[in-house]
Amino acid sequence: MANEENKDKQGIFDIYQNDPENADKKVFGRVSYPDRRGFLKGAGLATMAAVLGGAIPFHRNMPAGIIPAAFAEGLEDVVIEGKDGLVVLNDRPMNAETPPHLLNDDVTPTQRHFIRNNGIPPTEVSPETWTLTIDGLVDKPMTLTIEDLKKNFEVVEQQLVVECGGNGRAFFEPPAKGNQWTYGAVACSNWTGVRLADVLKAAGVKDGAVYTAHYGADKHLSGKEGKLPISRGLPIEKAMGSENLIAFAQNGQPLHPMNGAPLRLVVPGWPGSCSQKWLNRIQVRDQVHDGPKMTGTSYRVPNRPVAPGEKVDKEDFVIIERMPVKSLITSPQTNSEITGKEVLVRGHAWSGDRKVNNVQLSNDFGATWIDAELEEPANPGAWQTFNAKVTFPQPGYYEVWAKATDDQGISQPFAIAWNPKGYLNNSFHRVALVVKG
Ligand SMILES: Nc1nc2c(c(=O)[nH]1)N[C@H]1C(S)=C(S)[C@@H](COP(=O)(O)O)O[C@H]1N2
Ligand SMILES: [Mo]
Repeated sequence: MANEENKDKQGIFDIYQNDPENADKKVFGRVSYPDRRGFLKGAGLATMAAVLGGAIPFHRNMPAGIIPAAFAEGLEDVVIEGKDGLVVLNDRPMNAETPPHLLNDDVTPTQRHFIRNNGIPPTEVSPETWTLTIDGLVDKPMTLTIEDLKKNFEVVEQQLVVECGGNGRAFFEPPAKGNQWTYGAVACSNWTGVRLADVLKAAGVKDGAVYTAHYGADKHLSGKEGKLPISRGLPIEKAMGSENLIAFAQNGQPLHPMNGAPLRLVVPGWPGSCSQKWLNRIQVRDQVHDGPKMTGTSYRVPNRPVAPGEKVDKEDFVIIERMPVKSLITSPQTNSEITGKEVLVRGHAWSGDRKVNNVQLSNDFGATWIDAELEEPANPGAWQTFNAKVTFPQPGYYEVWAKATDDQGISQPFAIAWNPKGYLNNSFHRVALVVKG
């Protein structure tokens, strides 16, 4: 499916991933610098300016060995029914992300909500006959239709962020195996459903409950009966939070088939994998759930800082809980040409189950920052939109970088905290702009 242009981009991408020390040299010609923290000089700088379409006024601040943001994204369109403009990373299972500029809306339209499948989605998904069973460590095990859920529980509508734990994996170095998500395995749709907590309370969670276990109707890639592609869960305290929904509608319509129709969990602020799609059973367990992709190194990170490329024992991995503070510039689109000396920059910021206090933007590779205007979230679990006017002193190539800080004073880092499976990359989002003056 990759076209020629995309292959070229992948080529640049691979070079930066596999040989960052020499990447600038390979891509742009002669570059001399003493180490990773060196800076572009001489012929390399001139070539780079030519390729990017303008001089780089702040080149002294631009570290060598980082992929110029101008090249950091694929832009391939494919057709998936009911989806528009997603970039397909894998088609078996289907995995597709949304380019940042298509995430500009406060509420992500369904056609732009990313797809992350571990297996083969079910085809029998009639909302009339679908049932959800609650069992395990509960007083009253029950099986409910979607109509039962609507009748017996308060129906709520919430804007909630779903982000894959592997969003940003493409930028790990050494590379991490798995879907090479860049920025767009995240969305904030408007979900309608009932609270997971209300349903669990109705079933009566027994003393000794430790974890939920979620089951969906999708099939393992092998096609083997009874073999599940993924079954994850939540600590019971988290499951009892009022932010988690059992959802039957997305943006006022039935769920999209690829986003879990007719019923799914939405657990905002935690890895997307907690939000089981095609949900048909929630079991309450007296131990940490050990379903597929709960154990080993799946959706887990080392329990201590590790060096890039370091081997880590399985026993030293811990389950990822909340997702870290992060922001995304959704306008202008990267690689845009700007006429004039300023541009309105817009995007969203979120931080697991916390609020974001502040978003800052830089046009000079992080040397100086300005504060963006930051909106309140529509409700807990929604992302927050930011807007700012960014000005440019002279024509040339610029990168606009965004950095969010949450209500615990935690900011996004410049560099990736490397981990073997490529999770939790919340380093700055950077867009490339050529200012024509
Ligand atoms: N049944 C089932 N639920 C699932 C998955 C899956 O493969 N099967 N993928 C999970 C992962 S890893 C993520 S990131 C989210 C993505 O939700 P989306 O595809 O609606 O964007 O769904 C989660 N729920
Ligand atoms: Mo995920």
